[in-house]
Amino acid sequence: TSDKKAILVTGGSGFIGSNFILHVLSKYDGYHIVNLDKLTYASVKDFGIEAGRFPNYTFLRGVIENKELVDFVFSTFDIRGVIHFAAESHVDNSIANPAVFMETNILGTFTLLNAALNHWMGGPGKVKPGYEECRFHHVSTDEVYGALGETGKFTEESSYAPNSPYSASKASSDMIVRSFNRTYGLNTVITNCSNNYGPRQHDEKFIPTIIRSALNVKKIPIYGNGQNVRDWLHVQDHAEAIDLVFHRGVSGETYNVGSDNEWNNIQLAEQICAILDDLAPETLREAGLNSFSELMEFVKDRPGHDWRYAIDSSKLQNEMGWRPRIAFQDGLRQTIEWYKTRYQDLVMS
Ligand code: NAD
Ligand code: TDX
Repeated sequence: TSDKKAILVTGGSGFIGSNFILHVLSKYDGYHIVNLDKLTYASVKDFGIEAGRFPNYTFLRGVIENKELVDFVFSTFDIRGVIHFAAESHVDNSIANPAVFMETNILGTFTLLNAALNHWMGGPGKVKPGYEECRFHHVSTDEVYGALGETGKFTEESSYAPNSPYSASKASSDMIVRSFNRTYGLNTVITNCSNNYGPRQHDEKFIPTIIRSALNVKKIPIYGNGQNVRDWLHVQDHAEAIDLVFHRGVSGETYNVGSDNEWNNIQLAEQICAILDDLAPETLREAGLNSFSELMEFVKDRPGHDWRYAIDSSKLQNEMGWRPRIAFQDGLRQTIEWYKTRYQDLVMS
């Protein structure tokens, strides 16, 4: 459609994909971003309006496991790169309803890989002339490595040990990506990232749940004993890591992304409540509370709840100079302010 290079972003209306698309469209002029998204319940409301102001952006509603559609998208736009975010992403849902995780995360990834193979390559090891630079970037998670004890970190060499249907489906998709690289020579990179936070994350996830519960003076549900540890990275820092690896990563390689920012769930909820105490003193007073942290309530644990995740991202740091740039306290405050405004808008409309 133009002289711009067409990049297919899947799941670009979700939390990380939407933040990534805004990052890319603001930074680069040479790409035409084609966003293929199913628009599930998890997608960001009104993202079309936010992204629609960029001329080099096209939105297509559809599912990645639809072979005819995906092949059509590759040929119509002459796709030259894929950044694959689309997935069912919520662990609790994967326990209740695993089937759609297998369809989207496994079959969907396979369908995309096949389309890339057919469009870019003329057989194993044979890249079509003009398609040498085409790359498939698979966005994955640290959850594929399973759970850690009190010490240690996941490296790119850690063995896979997924524990939930969600992480098993992501682990499967990583393996299929690997096989397309090793068998056919498809140009692939994989990033495995720790927990993201920031604007546009769906309400079901832990950080939005804490903020929403507190502002509505409802109980804040803490699974189990609240000692489970996650490494939290701002979504903007993840977007920059993907940008770097997509442009500079070595084909066939995996890069871990994390920020050495470990907190257990109680510590995390307490930090958010302390910021909210400062930002919403009237709500606090009307509720007769001294701190929103009084709303924390222990509830039934998640089955198979992974104890701890921690990521060693020194490969990415050493090879590409990536560093997480957003300090946690700043990122949390900005995120809380974003949700606070959003929830106020919801109440008013
Ligand atoms: P999300 O649930 O917020 O967004 C997923 C998007 O994919 C939604 O817009 C949804 O409509 C779309 N989608 C779902 N099924 C689809 C299908 N069959 N066809 C087309 N589109 C479909 O997820 P997220 O948190 O933005 O995660 C994005 C990716 O990053 C996922 O692959 C996830 O595994 C990975 N990841 C997430 C985190 C995190 O903390 N959220 C951390 C590491 C890796
Ligand atoms: O209400 C809650 N109470 C609670 O204690 C919720 C929703 C969660 N939790 C706990 C479970 C986890 O220990 O908080 C922690 C974070 O939970 P989630 O936000 O559901 O994230 P997690 O299960 O760690 O997975 C996330 O990070 C890795 C994303 O959802 C995945 O898509 C990503 O791969």
